[in-house]
Amino acid sequence: MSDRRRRLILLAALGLCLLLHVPVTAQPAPPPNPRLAEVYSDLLENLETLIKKHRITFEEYRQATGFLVEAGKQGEIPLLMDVLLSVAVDDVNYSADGGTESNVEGPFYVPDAPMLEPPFELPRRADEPGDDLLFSGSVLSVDGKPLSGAVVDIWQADADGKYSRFFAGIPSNNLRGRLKTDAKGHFEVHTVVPASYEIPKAGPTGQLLAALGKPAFRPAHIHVKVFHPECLPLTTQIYFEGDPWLSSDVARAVKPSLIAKLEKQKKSGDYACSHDFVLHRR
Ligand code: MBD
Ligand code: FE
Repeated sequence: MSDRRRRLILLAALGLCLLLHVPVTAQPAPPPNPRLAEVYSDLLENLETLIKKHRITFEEYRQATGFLVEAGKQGEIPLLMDVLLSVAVDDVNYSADGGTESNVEGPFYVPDAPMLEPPFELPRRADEPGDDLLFSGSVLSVDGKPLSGAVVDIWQADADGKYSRFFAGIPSNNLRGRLKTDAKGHFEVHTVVPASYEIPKAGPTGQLLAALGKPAFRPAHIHVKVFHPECLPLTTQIYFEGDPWLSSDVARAVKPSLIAKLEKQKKSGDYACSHDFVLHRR
């Protein structure tokens, strides 16, 4: 073979590698992941059983594929996963054991909400719809010690049931913020009463629920994460007594211990809600 030919073949091979994203310098294959292998084979086995039990047709199989493609295209995979499966993941990963019960994170958390200065008020629009709410509580450790300087990270839907950052037209940090508890481990923050959350009807997740004849609502809730250096972090939610969706939450995530009273103040007509958060020591 001529030198020129050899060089051409080498160039062609290099080009092919680049196209196929094959690393040119041979990398050692990563070691197999035994945890993954175990879960994967169980997943396949269970899905095969399901396909055989229900005699899934090729059309149905293709329809399922199309549904997943559409959920991906519309950015709904986190919503779909969290509505269907996150409650089980929360269940296997937490025992309250004297602390506040955990709850699912949901698809609308962002880790970089603004750090607020007292007096605390979640960022809101000048014409924010909904009733004013004073949300308060204390952060304690399971041994009863108030935790000063605990970070309470709060996010919620607005009075239309929409979350900032995930719905167009809402300012970036609307109804999201982090605050620190005072010397007594206490906090209070002004916000608005959130509305029940309805899964968007137009998207694949909403269409799936409609086809199942299932309501697509979550009861109104406030999401909370609590951090303190001496304690394990907590992710939970607070629901409100009397909410019509408490017993038919589409995400099946409501826990009775997380339902708080939403009290209407006689004088102002504003609402108040208080709940304490009890953390486990590290
Ligand atoms: C939500 O707002 C939520 O909190 C969960 C868990 C699932 C879907 C929407
Ligand atoms: Fe939510």
